[in-house]
Amino acid sequence: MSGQQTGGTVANPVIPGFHPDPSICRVGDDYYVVCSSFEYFPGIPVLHSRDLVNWTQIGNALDRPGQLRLPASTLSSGGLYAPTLRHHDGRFWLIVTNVAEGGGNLLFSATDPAGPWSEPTRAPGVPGIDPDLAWDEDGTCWCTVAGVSQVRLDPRTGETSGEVRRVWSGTGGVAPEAPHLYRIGEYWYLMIAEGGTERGHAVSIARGPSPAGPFEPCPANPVLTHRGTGRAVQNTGHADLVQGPDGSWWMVLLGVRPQGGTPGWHVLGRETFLAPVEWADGWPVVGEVTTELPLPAWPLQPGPETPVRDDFDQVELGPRWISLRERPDGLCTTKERTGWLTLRGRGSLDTLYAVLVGRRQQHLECHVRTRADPAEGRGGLVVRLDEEHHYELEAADGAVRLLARVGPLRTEVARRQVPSGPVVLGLRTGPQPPRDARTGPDDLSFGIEEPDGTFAVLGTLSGRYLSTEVAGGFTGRVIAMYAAEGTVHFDWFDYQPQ
Ligand code: 6LW
Repeated sequence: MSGQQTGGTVANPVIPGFHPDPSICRVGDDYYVVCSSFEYFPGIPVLHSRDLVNWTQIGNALDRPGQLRLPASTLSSGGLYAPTLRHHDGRFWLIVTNVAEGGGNLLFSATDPAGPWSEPTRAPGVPGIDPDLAWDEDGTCWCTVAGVSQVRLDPRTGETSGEVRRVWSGTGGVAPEAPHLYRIGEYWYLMIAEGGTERGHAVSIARGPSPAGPFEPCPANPVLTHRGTGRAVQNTGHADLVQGPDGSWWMVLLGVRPQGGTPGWHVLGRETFLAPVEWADGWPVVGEVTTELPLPAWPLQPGPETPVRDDFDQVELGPRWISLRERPDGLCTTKERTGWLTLRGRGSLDTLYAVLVGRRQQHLECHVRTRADPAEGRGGLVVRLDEEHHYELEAADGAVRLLARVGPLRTEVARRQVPSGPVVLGLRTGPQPPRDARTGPDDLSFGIEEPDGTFAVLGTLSGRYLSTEVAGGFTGRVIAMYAAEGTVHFDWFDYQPQ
């Protein structure tokens, strides 16, 4: 799904599309990454790699309703924030904040990171978001959170002990957050993000003699930031350290790729990048974060090819498919019509509980098609950033309509009569040709496939209104099949990177 190789380089982001706040863990030759998932269910994607470059999603840690409750008050960009994944004493441990009502900090464990993961254990004494887990030589587990504060935690019971102590607050940037604590050589290192997750984002580090400090900041802080630069990758921050197969040091971090004129719009959300790290005087020195990485010094091990088409012949949906807040069997099933995905609507895409099954848009240029049967309902193909920012092709009553919702505005852009029966709905995305400083970032063309296979465009809309700079929030585009009303069946869904 990633790690495209051209000449002597590999593509960065190594995990493209809406995959923010990466936390990485190595066990032997295997690497695992988890990311934030906000209002989507299942939650917390888990990805595997053996070379740090090619990543394959192997599951979602929170994939049962009992593990993840996102109540009606959970707005978009609420829900699951910033997990930490660690391996200790033969088990994988995951801690994550559900910022939704009734949520809080939750602990999960598993012997296989592909799942099943345990039921949640609440940790009410953990005093903030972005919790980290680190074990010292005595086996004491230290939980460090945004701020930056720290408390001892028993991950099996979720009970904290001792006082909550402020251990550092960074170098003065806003939002000191995303702490990770490591024992490396003779020091304990406390790495954080600061400056906010926008253009000012940065990574800073401090070190001390014990997991509780006292911490001395690195004189070269921030050790990574792209603020004020013209680099292709921006908003760099929220990092986690790991060693490569050859013992070299690396960092996974989040970044964005703004496109178009000024101020630049990013449309795929915050993505996971890889950057080399060297050490000088006991401090990490971060190499360039670019859209191409030099080939690593170890053999690449590509995972299985991701098929373009899902034809819904398997009863279980693969881990890439996500829905909004929950996915009740009664509203989403492959069992009703064999080889088809059946969705039952309960309201438009403007509502929090809209019924959809979608995947992250991971490529700036891609072609998407789905064959929908709207005979018993109304639904189709949507590109969604949140409930107030989405474009959709909706099929019902012998017609296909292109609809756009941008903030408070909702409009029908185009409409076309179609013969009764299933219809192939299509989307093509790509960069907008440069015109002036206000161009961009991309265009989204929606259309239907004629019986002879040609793509008949109903309308082309600027992708700007489905960018984070316009919509706000922490997520990225999701391309989905949906039902707004009645029952809509989907025969297959193609996602073809260009
Ligand atoms: C997350 C924080 C951040 O809690 O964004 O970029 C927040 N960093 O660490 C939501 O993803």
